[in-house]
Amino acid sequence: MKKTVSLFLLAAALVLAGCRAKDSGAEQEKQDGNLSVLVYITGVTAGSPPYELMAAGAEEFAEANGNVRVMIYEAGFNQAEWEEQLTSLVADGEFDLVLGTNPSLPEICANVGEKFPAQRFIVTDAFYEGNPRISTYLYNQYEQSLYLGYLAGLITTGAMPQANAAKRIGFIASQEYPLLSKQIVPGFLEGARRVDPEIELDFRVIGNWYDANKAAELASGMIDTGVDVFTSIAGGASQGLIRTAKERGAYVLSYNTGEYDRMPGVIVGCGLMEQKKLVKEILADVLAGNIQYGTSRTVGAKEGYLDFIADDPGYRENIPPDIRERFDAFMDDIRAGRVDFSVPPL
Ligand code: RBF
Repeated sequence: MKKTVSLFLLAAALVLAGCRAKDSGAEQEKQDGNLSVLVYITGVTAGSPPYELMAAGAEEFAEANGNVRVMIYEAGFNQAEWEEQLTSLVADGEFDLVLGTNPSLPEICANVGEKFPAQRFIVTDAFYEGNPRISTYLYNQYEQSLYLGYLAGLITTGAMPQANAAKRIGFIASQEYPLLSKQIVPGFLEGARRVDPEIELDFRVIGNWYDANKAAELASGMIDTGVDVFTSIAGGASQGLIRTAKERGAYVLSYNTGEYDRMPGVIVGCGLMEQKKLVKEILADVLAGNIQYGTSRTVGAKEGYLDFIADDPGYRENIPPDIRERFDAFMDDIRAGRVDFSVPPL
């Protein structure tokens, strides 16, 4: 993390010294056709798929577009410091755009934007409307939860080697926040109960985004109560769950990214968040002046921004044909918008 920060300071100093006076702000640069983007990572990039995909998408876009400059900044795990850090990063008007991905980020951007009215912010994985400096994109995570939960339901009621008689599924979260508590966890249980209404959910919270040992401890306790298939929203701490599932014999389903190879035979289902694609589209829209600030757009499976990675041996060779047949059919219905569900309000 330190390395990224100091690289950032060096690059910022070079830009300020070499390119233009401090008061040539964001609007000026856009007229030049240049775009300077701060990717503000609310945590640490490594181990957190939404962050990794956003950083990679922005960097790939900058590589393909010589007029775009991207700086990745990792704000670290102390959430109390995020607003102050962002304030000092945007204070000299160096960045045309702050790009981030986190449900709690828009409020921070709103506060920072009051001090720097010309600053523009785009946040994915978030919902926020009515602020002329902020545009957001919300993934329909109720939908991803529904289909991952459906697969969990098929596994816990099915006959895979590590599945037991108990109809219990597990969810380990790093932290509770509205999107998680109101949509992600309820969607996961709803999906499982569409397979069998008797399925119970064991839900536990780690308390931070990095403590893999705590995740391992929680997972072990949950296996003791009969959980045989897990999911998690836990960033880097998910490593502890995966390790325990391997040692004790249980399955793991992942949100947002293909990670079957992290623990073959244990991670048997992976959702997909098309964050890289979305980030590139957003940056192209910024260059073209096509962003509607003040609005929020919701994107899900039907729109092509959420999916499930079924064409991987980690899924095909570990999930038996009878379960795959039912799940693939459900997934087809999801993609086609044929599954009825109502998303609980945030
Ligand atoms: N997700 C991660 O993968 N890693 C993180 O470090 C992380 N930190 C978060 C911090 C806060 C305050 C909030 C509200 C969410 C965080 N998330 C993190 C969750 C992430 O934004 C997203 O909702 C989930 O990954 C589900 O797609």
